Order: sequence, then structure tokens, then C-alpha cells
Amino acid sequence: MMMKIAKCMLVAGVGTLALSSAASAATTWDMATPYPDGNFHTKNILMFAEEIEKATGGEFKIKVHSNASLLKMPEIKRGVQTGQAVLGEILLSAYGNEDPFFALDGIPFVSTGYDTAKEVWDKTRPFIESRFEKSGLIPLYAVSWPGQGLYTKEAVSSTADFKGVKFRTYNAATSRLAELMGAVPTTVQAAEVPQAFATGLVSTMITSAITGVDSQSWDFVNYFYDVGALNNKNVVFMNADAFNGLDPKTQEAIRNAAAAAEKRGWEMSAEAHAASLKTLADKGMNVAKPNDAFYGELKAIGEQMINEWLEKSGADGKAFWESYRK
Ligand code: PCA
Repeated sequence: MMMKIAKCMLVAGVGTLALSSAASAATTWDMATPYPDGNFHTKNILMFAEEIEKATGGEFKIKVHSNASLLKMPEIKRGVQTGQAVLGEILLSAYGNEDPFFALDGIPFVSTGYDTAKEVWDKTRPFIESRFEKSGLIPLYAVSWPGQGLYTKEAVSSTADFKGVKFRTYNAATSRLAELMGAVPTTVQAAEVPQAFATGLVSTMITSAITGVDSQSWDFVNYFYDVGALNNKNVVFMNADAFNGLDPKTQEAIRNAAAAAEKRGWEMSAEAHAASLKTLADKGMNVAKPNDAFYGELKAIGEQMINEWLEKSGADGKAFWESYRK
């Protein structure tokens, strides 16, 4: 019996040796993402994966499980922490309840366009990195969604039109916004939006033109108001033990691919936004900007929300906000 085990171990040992010396020994990492294949974030991630595979001579492959097919968005961060997937993508602000710095970019009028979104990312990145690292995760890059808008069945001209309306949201900040507009928020993941409208769970929503196209919003709403002033980000990250166990060359290949994906992603976001506005109009939707008074009402809600955020975010939050508002 003993001999048998020893022989087995020997064979296994030789096997491992042979494998690790062969250039063809490939490792495949699972990556969990929330958005569909047609979405620019996913397209960018596929390019990121391809670059890593190429730069490592095929030694590391990433299998992308898109559209919440491996893990639902609220499970992805924990799933990468516990090794169910090696890499993941999340909407950072959907994890706002974990930390005020994750919530920040989901607050209306904090980032109003890509330039300010980039500034918010650069200035908060150290805070976000240290918080991810404490949970055994390494953030690799972030890409902004375009500004958000409101989808309705009927024309609207002020927040009063949302009173008592069942309103699809995607994080704590958009739920708070809906509440302050007088609406009744329900959190629905992007992948489940069409079903939520079809079953009458919601009749209006906040999201980008892009997600409006991904969910074929013309099937259930008629108006898109491109408010714009809410650029929140997706963050792509990796299990820290997996990353730290790699040789420096592979780590560098990942860092390089991440830097390229971040740069490319922000450009893809703006292009996808323009194309999506056109698609919505082509599909017969009324695409408009909110009138000035309505915009002003939303802006006042944003101010109230940032004050609420400052009460929760402590000294780090106050220091960030003072340096950002300069
Ligand atoms: N789409 C995602 C988050 C932000 C966006 O534009 C969603 O609606 O869930």
C-alpha cells in the first residue's frame, strides 16, 4: 500500500515537472463580468484578455464569463476574493454600502463628463486600492460609463412627474436619487431590466444610452432624457494571491495590458455613447435633454447627496472633496 502511494506521488511529481518546463503548459483563469458581449466594457475586457495571452506566449488565458453568467454582479467581488473566479469586473458604486469611496462616483453631479470622471478616479485611486488590498484584491483598471439619463414611457418635465413611480435603480446612490425625486426605487441588475419592465416591476429607469441599447429599451419606454451628470466607473480587478504568486514578467504583462485597456476603454465609452444615442433615435425613441428647471432640480438633489456623503466619509472623504473642489 505504502509503495503504491509513493509510486503515485513520484509519477505525479514527474508529471508536474514535465508540465512546468513545457512552454505549452497553459493556465486558464476564470473572469466574471456583469454586462453582455455587445457592451463596450466586455469588448474591451476581451481585448485585455487577448493581450495577456499574447504577452505571455499563451501561458495564461482568461475565460470571460460575461452577462453575469458565472456570478451576479453583487457576488463578483466576494467571488474573486474567495477564488471562485481569478478576475472580475464590477460597477464600483454598486458596492457603495461597503465603503463611501466606492459610493462616491455614483452620486449625481460628482463627475459630470469624462474629464471630471478621470480626475475623480486619479484622486481616489489610492483610497480604493488600499481598500481593495485589505480584502485580498488588486484593482487593475477602471473605465467610466457615459453620463446617465432617465427612461420614461411618457414625456416628463420635472421631478414631480416621478411621484410614486416605480423606478429601476442599480445602486444605493441611484435609489437615494429616486427617493428624493419622490419615486419608489427598485434595484434591478442590468441583465434583468427587460424582464422587470415586462412584469410591471418598474416603469421608468436610470441608466446610460448604452444600457438602454443593451436592454432594447424601445420595447418598453418611449423617452430618453440624457441628463449626463453621472459618470460612474467599472473596475477590473484580480485576486491578490493569484497576482502575487506570478513571476515579475507576467505581472508586468498584466499591468501593461491593464494600462492599455484603461486608455482604450474611456475612448470606447464615448464612441459607444454616441452610437447608442443614434440607435435609440433610430428605433423610434424620443431622445432629449431635460429642461433647465428639471436639470436644476436634479442638481440640487446631487448637492444634498454629496452633503450626506461627507457626513459618512470621515476625514479621508473631507480631504478628497476639498482637493477635488479646488
Ligand atoms: N449601466 C449599468 C450601470 C451604469 C450604466 O450605464 C446599469 O444600468 O446597470
